[in-house]
Amino acid sequence: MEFKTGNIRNVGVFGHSGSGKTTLVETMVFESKGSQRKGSITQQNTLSDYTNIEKEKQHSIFSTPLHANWKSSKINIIDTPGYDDFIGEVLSTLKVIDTAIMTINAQNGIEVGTEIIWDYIQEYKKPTIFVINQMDKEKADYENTIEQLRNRFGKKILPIQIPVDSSNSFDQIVDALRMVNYKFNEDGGKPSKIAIPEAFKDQMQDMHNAIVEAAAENDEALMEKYFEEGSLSETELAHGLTLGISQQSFFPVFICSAENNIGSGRIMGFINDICPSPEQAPNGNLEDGSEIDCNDTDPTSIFIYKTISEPSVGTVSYFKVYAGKVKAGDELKNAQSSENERIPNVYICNGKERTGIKEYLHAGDLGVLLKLKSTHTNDTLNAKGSSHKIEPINFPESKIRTAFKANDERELEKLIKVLHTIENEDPTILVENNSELKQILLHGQGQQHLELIKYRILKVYNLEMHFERPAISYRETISSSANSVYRHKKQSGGSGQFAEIHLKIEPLNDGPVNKKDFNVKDIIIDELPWGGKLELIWCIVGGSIDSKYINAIKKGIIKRMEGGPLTGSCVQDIRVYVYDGKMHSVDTNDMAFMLAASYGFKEAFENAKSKILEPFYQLEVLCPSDITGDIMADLQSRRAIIQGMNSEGAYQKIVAHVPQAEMYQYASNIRAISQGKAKFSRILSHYALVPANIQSELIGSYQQTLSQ
Ligand SMILES: Nc1nc2c(ncn2[C@@H]2O[C@H](COP(=O)(O)OP(=O)(O)OP(=O)(O)O)[C@@H](O)[C@H]2O)c(=O)[nH]1
Ligand SMILES: [Mg+2]
Repeated sequence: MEFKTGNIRNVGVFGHSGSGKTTLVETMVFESKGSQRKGSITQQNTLSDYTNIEKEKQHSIFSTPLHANWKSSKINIIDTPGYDDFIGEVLSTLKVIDTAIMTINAQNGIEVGTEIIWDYIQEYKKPTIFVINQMDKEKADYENTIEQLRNRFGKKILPIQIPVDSSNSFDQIVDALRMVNYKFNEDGGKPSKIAIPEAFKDQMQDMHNAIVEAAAENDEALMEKYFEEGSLSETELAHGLTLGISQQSFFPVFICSAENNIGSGRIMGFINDICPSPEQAPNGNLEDGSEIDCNDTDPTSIFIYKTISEPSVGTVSYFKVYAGKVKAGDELKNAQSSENERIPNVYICNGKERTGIKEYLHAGDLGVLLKLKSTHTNDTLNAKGSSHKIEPINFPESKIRTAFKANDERELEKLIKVLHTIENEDPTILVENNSELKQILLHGQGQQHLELIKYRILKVYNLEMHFERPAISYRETISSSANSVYRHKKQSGGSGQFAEIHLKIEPLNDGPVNKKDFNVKDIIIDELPWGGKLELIWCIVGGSIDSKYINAIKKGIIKRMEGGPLTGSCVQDIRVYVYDGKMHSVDTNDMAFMLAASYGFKEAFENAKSKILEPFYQLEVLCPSDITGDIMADLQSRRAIIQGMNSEGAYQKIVAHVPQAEMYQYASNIRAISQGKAKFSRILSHYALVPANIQSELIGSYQQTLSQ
């Protein structure tokens, strides 16, 4: 069956881990008769979470696209993982959906995962529906959850339903939009409509009025009509609600028990009736800042939002049609690589089930392609006549890093190749061969993320690897000035070498260049490859050193800066005045000055009170207020310098500077302290002095390695 743009809905299901996203998606597809049986997480037979590793871990790791037909619509649903270790999957989903469904656990209310995902939903400005799930649980608390939502999201919270507490089981939902009371059987599914209990009538009418007002507010004509007549027709109401939800003017709240299949059908109905189709949703953005209209009569542009590699198939590319339409047999051109890609088949999928289709996929729809030659996540494929580049997904920087080795050293090369394949699938990991640390590092989003990669490599590629503590990139610099006069002279056999250099070094942050004592001729500033600067001040008068040797002198100094005398770490932020020297009419050359500068610099450096700097992260922790004390105490034991603390919704955000050396395995640690209720992010921010006792330890252990 072919679906036009207006009949497509794209929703993503997001929420804190364990709130019931995968279970909800399962019932949504089941209710639409898209599957024969309703699977469950415990029986490991859900449509989403179909990979062995997800079944084993019993939580989602990958985003999984599914689809379901509802009345005249095709509803594409993407299930996402709740652990923020897998945030890349959430972001690629947010990019292509038009409505976000945020599941909230009725027992726990807003959780840290809700907060984190909310920030991203806001960034993408996606219309959002809240679904309070697990209403069947004994400690489910509807009132409290609504209050929490109101406290956090304010007046925009628009409850659509309330539970009817009948003999302590959740089997009735009063719906204030439809003004009906739904009664469910034990196994859920299609409800019957029964009388609204008297006690609910007033509350329900108030809720209904609030919904109609919210709908009317988005359109002047509707507003006028509502004021004059006090009501809206069903079509007007739907139109107003679509406008309002699309503009994030309000966030409807539904309730359900995904496990018992109570309420999911009504959510599907709302998505079909009210949620924006791709043509009603805001236009997509192109890389150059312009917009792309979601229109199936324009030339075709499709965007790859996710890529995986299946050992038996090869590359599997998930795409959204941004404009035009696509069908098997088409030929498209990759805007990034300029390669042509033939499309032998177009697929749609429900978890692992892939169905090849003959019809067109129209603008707005989601599909899958296999075995593309040279196409990656974030690429755009265009038909002739178009050269669009869709704005890429901005994946976050990594949050943790580890060094690793292959258990069998001979397999290291193979291991790195496999890691690069996974890196192509998952843009939130990074494999780095760090020549400074002489280690290969794996960067990722969290301990689980890295452990999972290790596990996948073992299971799928039969390769064993182990993690090791990553080394720290210390730096050396100086805290006072020092002079040196160095003469390099070599007379062996044929031609000799001669160069003499007089220099003064000082810390770069010691104020402006000293033009009083030196006759400054030139200032050469070099950004060093490892960060920081070298400032070379050329003060030679009277030609004691020919200016043609400046480069050789600079080279000699930089070479020496690659390994400082204290710990062999790179040196940074030094100003060097070259103020005198001598040449020889025959024996002076570039090499002689390079060596003279290198040794002269070393001599001065050793007399300039050298010191060690260590890298600091700027760390942000988001945690519930009742564990702030524990988080702070732990941070203090890590030599953290707290920069600030403020509340963000129901959570506290702590900002601190923490030495990288103290952050090893922080992800596991914070999970243990907070029982998974706190999240963090960190970026390298600056270098600062290491304390004196640590400096002596570092020098001691470096000297030991030298003497070995
Ligand atoms: N009683 C009850 N249990 C539920 C409900 N929804 C989900 N569960 C259970 O809660 C657990 C977590 O459900 P999932 O659907 O895996 O939750 P999720 O949000 O997909 O979790 P992640 O994939 O880890 O982010 C499973 O054991 C489900 O059976 C519900 O409505 N009622
Ligand atoms: Mg899940």
